[in-house]
Amino acid sequence: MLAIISVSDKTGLIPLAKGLVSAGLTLVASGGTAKTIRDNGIDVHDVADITKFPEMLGGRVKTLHPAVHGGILARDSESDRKDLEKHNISFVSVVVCNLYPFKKTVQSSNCSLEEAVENIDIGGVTLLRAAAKNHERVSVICDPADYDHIISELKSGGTSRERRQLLALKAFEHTTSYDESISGFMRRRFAGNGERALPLRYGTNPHQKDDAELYIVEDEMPIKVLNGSPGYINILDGLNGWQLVKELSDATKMPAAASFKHVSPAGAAIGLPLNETESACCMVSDLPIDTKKPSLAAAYARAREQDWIINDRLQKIAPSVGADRMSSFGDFIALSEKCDELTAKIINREVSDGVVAPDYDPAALSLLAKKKNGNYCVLKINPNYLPSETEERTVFGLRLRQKRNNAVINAETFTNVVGKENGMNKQAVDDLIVATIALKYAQSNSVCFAHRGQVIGMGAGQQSRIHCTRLAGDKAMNWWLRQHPTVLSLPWKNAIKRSEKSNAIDVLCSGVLGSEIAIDQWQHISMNPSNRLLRYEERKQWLSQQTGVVMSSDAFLPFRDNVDCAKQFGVSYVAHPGGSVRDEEIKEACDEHGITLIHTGLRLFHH
Ligand code: 93A
Repeated sequence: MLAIISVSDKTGLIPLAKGLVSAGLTLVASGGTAKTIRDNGIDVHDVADITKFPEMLGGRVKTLHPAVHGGILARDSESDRKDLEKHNISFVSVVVCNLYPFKKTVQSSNCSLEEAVENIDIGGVTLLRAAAKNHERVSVICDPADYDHIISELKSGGTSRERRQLLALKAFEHTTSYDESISGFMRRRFAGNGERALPLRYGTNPHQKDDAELYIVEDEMPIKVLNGSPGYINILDGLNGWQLVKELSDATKMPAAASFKHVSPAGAAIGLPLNETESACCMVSDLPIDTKKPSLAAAYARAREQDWIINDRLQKIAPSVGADRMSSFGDFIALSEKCDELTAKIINREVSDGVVAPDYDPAALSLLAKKKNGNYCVLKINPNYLPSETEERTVFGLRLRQKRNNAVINAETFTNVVGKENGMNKQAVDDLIVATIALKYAQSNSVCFAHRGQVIGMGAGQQSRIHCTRLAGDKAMNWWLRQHPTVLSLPWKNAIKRSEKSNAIDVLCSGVLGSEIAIDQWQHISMNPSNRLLRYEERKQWLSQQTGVVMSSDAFLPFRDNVDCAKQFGVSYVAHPGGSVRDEEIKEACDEHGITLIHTGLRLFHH
């Protein structure tokens, strides 16, 4: 029986060769390997001894020959045995091979294409694959760490079938990762201008710069960078945002927009026409947004409105981030349809990091491309792109795989009304769709409040559900108070900036005026003297007028406290998967408060 040895990494080669000989095997090795073995006084045949053919093409053809592969691939069967005898070929029972160091070679910054190509191993991969395929009879060893125990097994009667199966698996993993390095190198060299791969500015953080890229395998890249240079989080936001708006517009047949931050939607909306108050609150009264028909501009104005509150809150707790502090809180926008000039105009005056849309009107693109000193990230996505049904990610070196969350959320999702109350109507269904699709792309736990086609409060990334509900409620309250006549008629100083205006409104609506922020200080920055402040009673009274809000939860509500909390913020509809041991208690709470309760049967965790 023969053992074929062909190794680039010669670690442990000599003890291995000795062990194979003492296990009764005849050694056959390729050029450099044979020389090392022979130099150490061990008997070894050259490959040419069995092929009757010299190594050629400067080593490109060493072991690629039927005398080698026939010996490896032959089964222990009558007919294969006859074939081997006919051609005077010996059975090979052990193959030891590790491959040309392709990965190491291309890691060097000045590696030429020629050098890389010469390091693409063909014969070695063929040896490994052939031996691994025929593991029923052949032991294949690609890792020097396995030499010792394989030798001892061979010496004591041969390797077990289980051992050979594991060795075969290891060999295929080895060739797979080897081929991935080669295709990765070629992707960067041959399809680097965006057809398959996009280099990223850096990973999650600036010190994670090396190797940061977005790539696709066996398909064309669905994203084109029209302007700027995306970073890792931009892509996460963009891909999540795009899925959200696509599903939202598919379910409602209306344009949709989302505003993402840190991989959760800060806002999401469909393009219901804005009324006068909404226009004022969204700070778009000066723009000709269609007041009759749904539009993309209205969708973005609505989606941005919620985001604007959060930006403002973050500023408030981090006031020292500098003069241009809002840009650090810029969102990533997703639009369900071609971005028109009007939508681009709204985006243009907001602090934002980038946008993804299926296309852009030339005027819109030229406006956006000038944003952020010309660095605004503009991505165009192929709306027909369909991802594979399975998704994978690597965490701490381990790979996780699952079926992607392809649950479809539409009007059908909200047909199981379980409580006494049933106030379902078209607007409630649309709002439930908005809230629930937003949850599908928000970091869990999450609870979302929506009203008039837009997210008005998102409580995401909290470990406790009641904290999500309170957070969402708090934001919804802020949204509602901002429409208070006092807020809408604040006597602004003329030169006040948009960000200062947002700040001042937030202070007023959050109820921290007079405690966290002194009234004098607040007025000094932004306001002409006025005594029109939102007093506690006024706030309470205004809040009590808020009704018709929907609340959706990404997993079942564990206690009725969530419903009690939601009621304070005008929630009239609650949707959750159901299935809690306290379902009955939740139902009672909804019945008590006159809330319509829907069981969706659909858990929507997202991480
Ligand atoms: O250029 S190759 O792809 N052509 C071959 O036929 C071949 N057979 C084995 N490279 C080939 N090998 C590789 O040579 C092995 O995978 C191993 O990495 C290397 C060992 O060469 P040497 O024995 O000359 O040091």
